[in-house]
Amino acid sequence: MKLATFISSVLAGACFLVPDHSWGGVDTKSGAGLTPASIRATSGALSDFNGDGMNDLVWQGANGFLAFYIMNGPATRFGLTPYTVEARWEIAGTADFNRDRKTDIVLMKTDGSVAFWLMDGTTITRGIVPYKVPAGWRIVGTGDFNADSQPDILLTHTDSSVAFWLMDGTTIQAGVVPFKVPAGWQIVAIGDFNGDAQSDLVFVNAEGLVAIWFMNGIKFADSVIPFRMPAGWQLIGAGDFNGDGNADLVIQTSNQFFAFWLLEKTRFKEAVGPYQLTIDPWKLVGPR
Ligand SMILES: [Ca+2]
Ligand SMILES: [Ca+2]
Ligand SMILES: [Ca+2]
Ligand SMILES: [Ca+2]
Repeated sequence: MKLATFISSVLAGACFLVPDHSWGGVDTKSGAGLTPASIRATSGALSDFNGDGMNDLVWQGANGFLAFYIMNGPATRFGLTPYTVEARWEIAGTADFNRDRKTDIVLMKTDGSVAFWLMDGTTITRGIVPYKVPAGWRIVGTGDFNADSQPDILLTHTDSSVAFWLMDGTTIQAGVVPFKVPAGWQIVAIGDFNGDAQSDLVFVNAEGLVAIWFMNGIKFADSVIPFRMPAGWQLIGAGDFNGDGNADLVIQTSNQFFAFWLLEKTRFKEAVGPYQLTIDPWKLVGPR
């Protein structure tokens, strides 16, 4: 399937927001001694919604609620749920697409529509729905795959094809479908795990093995299988949470606990947590 066919006509200004303030905060826990300056420099999804340079978590609930956990490193500072996402829409990634140093959100609808929320903090300043992808494709997340410091978008197809949209802001500059996901594996996260400022891909398989593909742009360069997930835990995301410039992992249990694995490149350093999520099944949608 040609990537050109990905780009189809415009759906005008979607209205899929319902303000909601019904849910309170989460426990405040202190964090200490962080050096967040390096987080912005790392490749991979940026998910900083309060502009302090530290990645925040974004969760989408089964009921459509969107929860921002504003983080102090790997500790939750507070949580807020400013919106519900309209049915059939899912948050697909977090990155600064319009280069105003504020993290934005990309969403996808079950019919393939792709939307961008341009954000000012946790406030949506503008929503656009520029594309529709054909059936079978879904957005995995964001990363910079051509070293131009602009976030790109990674997609996979049900036939295991992997596509990269190399972006200029919210405009697709080029689409490439260079390889397929190996049978039995799926891509679950994107981050820089070898410190070369190029976004790498994190795969898991049914046995819980975690593989990291070190990428050279959109090309596979090397791989390692550094971990197996502990029984009952799933790898749900990656991002630099302690400000050391190394991507860390976020893991979750089926009964709504989550934790961080702080890494130094692919070496496990420390587990932080677990923390318990409240209400309903929550899915981590940022950093992504
Ligand atoms: Ca932050
Ligand atoms: Ca932005
Ligand atoms: Ca890029
Ligand atoms: Ca890398």
